Amino acid sequence: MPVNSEKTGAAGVAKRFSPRYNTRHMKLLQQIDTPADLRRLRPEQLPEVAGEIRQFIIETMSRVGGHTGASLGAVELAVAMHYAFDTPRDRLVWDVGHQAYAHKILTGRRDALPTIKQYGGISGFLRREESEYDTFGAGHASTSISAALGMAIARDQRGERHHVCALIGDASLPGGMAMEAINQAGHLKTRLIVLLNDNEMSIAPAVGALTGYLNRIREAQGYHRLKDEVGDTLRAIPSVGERLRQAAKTVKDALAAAVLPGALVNELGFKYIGYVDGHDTRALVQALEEAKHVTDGPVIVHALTTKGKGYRPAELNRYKWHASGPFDIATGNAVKSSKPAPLTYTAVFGETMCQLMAEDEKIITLTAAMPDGTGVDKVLERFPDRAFDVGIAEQHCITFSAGMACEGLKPVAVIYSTFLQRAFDQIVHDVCIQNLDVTFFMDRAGIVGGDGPTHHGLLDIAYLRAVPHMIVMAPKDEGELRDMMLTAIEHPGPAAVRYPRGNGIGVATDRAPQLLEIGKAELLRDNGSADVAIVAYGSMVHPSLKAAELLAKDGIEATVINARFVKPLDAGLLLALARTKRLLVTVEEAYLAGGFGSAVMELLEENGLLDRVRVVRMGVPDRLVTHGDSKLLLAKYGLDADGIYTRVKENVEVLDERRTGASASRRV
Ligand SMILES: Cc1ncc(C[n+]2csc(CCOP(=O)(O)OP(=O)(O)O)c2C)c(N)n1
Repeated sequence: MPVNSEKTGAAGVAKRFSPRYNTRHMKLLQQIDTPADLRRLRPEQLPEVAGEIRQFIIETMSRVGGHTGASLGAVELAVAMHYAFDTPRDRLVWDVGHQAYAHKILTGRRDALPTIKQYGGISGFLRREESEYDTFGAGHASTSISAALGMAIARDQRGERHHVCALIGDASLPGGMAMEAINQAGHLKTRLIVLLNDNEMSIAPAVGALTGYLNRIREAQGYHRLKDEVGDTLRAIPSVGERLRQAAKTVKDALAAAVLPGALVNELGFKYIGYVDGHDTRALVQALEEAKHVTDGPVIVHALTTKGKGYRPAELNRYKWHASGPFDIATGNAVKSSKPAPLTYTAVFGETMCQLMAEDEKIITLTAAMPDGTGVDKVLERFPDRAFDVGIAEQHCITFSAGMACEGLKPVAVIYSTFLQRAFDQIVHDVCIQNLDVTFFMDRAGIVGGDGPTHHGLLDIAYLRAVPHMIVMAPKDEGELRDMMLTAIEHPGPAAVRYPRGNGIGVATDRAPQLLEIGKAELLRDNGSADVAIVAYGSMVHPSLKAAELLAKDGIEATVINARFVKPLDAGLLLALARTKRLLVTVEEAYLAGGFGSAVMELLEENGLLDRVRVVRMGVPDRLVTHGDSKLLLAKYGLDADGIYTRVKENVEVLDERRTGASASRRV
């Protein structure tokens, strides 16, 4: 295990939690502790195992929430893979991992499922440290074929014979890296099995030309059935029947070539097995067995599945049910908290974006497969010609935007902080070096909760702040988000705004957005006599204000600044603080390395002020942050009002001790 990560292993987790839902009444499932137990069953028992797993997932998700629809759609795939392959000797590599709950259940984590995504519980995705069956960690899309190909090559180099199978969804397949891997796999001709989980869905409906191709294969299923029926009918016509059938065959073959399943795949150097009903364990096992016998190169097994399979509400609304919170099983209705909550940042963003686009027809909005998660669904609805869902293609999204910016449009890319990591070179090479007017909005910045280390948006400050021309800002609340949206879009070069997951703090959002002065901080609390300054931005501004109130009760006055901009810094203000205060505390919900606090230290160093003032940087240290409730995780790193209060107080005490120590020694 890496030194700096937190333990979230499955070992012992099941014991610590006592799930109310269990599998005791599930005859087969309770006997399966490892895939070897599954493989001892007869093939005709597999549908029953799948049924029990499905029921267990529905019951558990109804209580704890999770990737319900995605995982229900992949139950039979998991059962068939662990049945057909000798896992863990044969390697299964899951893409994203959000659909792998059945895999978790079959690989020793059944009783821990109710702990999924909770602090101390099992991960919602795949983690090597959690299980030997999780051969490759995941969370982001389109990685499985590359990783599996690497494992296949390692196998070949060691002279071993086991199988390597990557499972990938139809929306992740067009992701750039998956395409790059297919390109190389077809060329290397090593043994590799790719199981395509084709449910016609990303989170939203899948988009793109490759999706169109897969749809044509689905449609061809109907066509080929028709073709055989027509052939039989023609042949049945007395005397001329056979000749008619032969004549029609040429035409039919030409037609068939246009829609022939796997034609494109074959061209790329893969064998194609399909299409298989992805909910028929017998057909799946048979197809995988067939794939195991392909020895001269890679093979794709094309399984057609239904997202949410087996749970009516999820099948009826596959988009909404990709992931869900707790729900009532009978109705599918969400179990909501009774307290009315403020609008989410995402909702405010979507609404504001529509307003801004109505006023400026040059604005174009883009999402990379996350329309509802980013609020861009509203924009797509309202401005279908000026909004694009590019699919799981963050890199393309940014360079596509850069192209538009070259022609005078104002593209706005709305991507979760964690997924924008994919497009770092595009930000540098295609946008910032050319100083193009592309605006970046990063939802889910900071700690995101249950989705854990692969999804926390903690690196954006470090990776964006380092790039010349880039401007970086973060709002303290949803009202300021609106101002920053206008400011960033109006700025004639690259600008990025990051904001957190979840609800705002409830401030009014009906005032027209205001332009903010770039690089100007906001003084929020100052009584003139304070010798402590807390400088925060984004989600840490309000906790800092609260901390200042607590400190005041202890007789410690603190000036509180909303930095607003991580880049450029309000150098005038920060240097003045450094010259007049004895303690300067920076607070941010981001990694400390390369963060805002580092930027402030650099500024003070450049101005010879590091010795003048004590600087304390608060943020996330150099370790992986596990999954769990966001509030709890933030508190763990001292990133709440109490934590800020405590840290400031401790440091004031140290300074006081030094001062009294120094004066005592002077007296002596
Ligand atoms: C790089 C990246 N971008 C976006 C996401 C968010 N995301 C998670 S699952 C998903 C849809 C994946 O669709 P597909 O691979 O077809 O699997 P399905 O959920 O349909 O089973 C998306 C877009 C991600 N995980 N990684």
